[in-house]
Amino acid sequence: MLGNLKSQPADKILALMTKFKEDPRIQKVDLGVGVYKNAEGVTPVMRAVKAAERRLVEEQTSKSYVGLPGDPAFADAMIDLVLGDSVQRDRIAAIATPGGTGAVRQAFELVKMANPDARVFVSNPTWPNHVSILKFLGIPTIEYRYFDTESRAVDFEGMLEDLADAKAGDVVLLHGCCHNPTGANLNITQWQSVIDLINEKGLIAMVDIAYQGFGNGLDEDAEATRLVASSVKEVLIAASCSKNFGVYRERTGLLMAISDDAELTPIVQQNLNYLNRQNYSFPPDHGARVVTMILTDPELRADWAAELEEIRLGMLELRQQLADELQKLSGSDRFGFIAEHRGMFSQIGTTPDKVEQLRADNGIYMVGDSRMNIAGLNKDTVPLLAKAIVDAGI
Ligand code: PLP
Ligand code: TYF
Repeated sequence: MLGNLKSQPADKILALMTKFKEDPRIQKVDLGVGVYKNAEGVTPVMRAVKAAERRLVEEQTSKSYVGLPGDPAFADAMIDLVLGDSVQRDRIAAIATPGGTGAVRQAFELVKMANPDARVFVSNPTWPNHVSILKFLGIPTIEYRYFDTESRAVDFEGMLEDLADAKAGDVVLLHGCCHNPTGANLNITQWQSVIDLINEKGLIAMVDIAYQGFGNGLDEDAEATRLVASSVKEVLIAASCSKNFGVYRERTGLLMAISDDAELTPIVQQNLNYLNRQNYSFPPDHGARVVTMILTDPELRADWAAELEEIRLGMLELRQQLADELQKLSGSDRFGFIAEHRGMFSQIGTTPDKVEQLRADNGIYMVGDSRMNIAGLNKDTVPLLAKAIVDAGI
């Protein structure tokens, strides 16, 4: 049986991580995988996470099973963080999942169970795992234009034109903030137009929010998701705690399913619980409990929000420094988009050949689609990157 297996495509982002580690050069810059790093290149455990973990070790009296949907307090705390009071609580069913990826996977499975004919519209480009999970589940997937490779902003006309092909019951997958991989985001007026189109056509909205707090601030980054949640009849939201709590390996995420009518919530909740049971029974609890403790303890929450804000502002500073340096070296404003983009990533919009050249000549590791992780830079490597980009004729 096992001999029948064929080799599977590698994840390009994860493959790049290995390649970077194996590079013997001393001067090398990792702008690959989307993990926050401080100026010393370290991915720290956040202060509030350490404090919450200490408290948990002291106070936790049992590690017995929790329940199929996970700890209800986690769902409540995350619903409050992501949605505020934009939606009536009794319209929301939710399950804890292993990371944001688990939430995305369960959301797609729910779509397939509820409407096997639904197609999922994804941005071109999008996070590669969206496309790969959809393919694995056999869900028809249609790309909509998203990134204008000239301006490096959103091709909004193209996006609306392509979404106009969607039929009632199709799902539109949107990045709540900090689009991965491009860094280009809709403004709130554009979000409203997308919502209008979704409602006119009777579509389902799905929002993947993995970087709340990395763009314009915790509430600002949730604004679009809240607008969708409060104006579309049926909405699925996959939220990840990996980045904004720095708990990557704990696998902490939440899937929310918002029904038009609160009467549907119990059956939706039952189906979500069922999906957890089919896949792994109980979701991971440690990260979820740490996040819940932080969000519900005013002191821990304030410290967490302050540290997240330092991280956000640090990345914005690096963006500005890089845009300025590129302006100086190239004598042109064509790199101004780097300061306009938000989140961990910017796609600079060059060819795989040039990306390879930067790696071979300068030890600079970007993903092949020319996505760079801004947090992989520091004050000293920004000028090196800017010079390498201009020297490569990008
Ligand atoms: N969605 C997007 C767009 C992402 O970039 C990520 C990456 O981390 C995730 C979801 C899920 O991340 P995780 O499963 O590590 O929580
Ligand atoms: O896009 C990224 O780099 C992050 C991390 O299979 C990631 O979202 C990358 C690949 C993957 C899972 C997570």
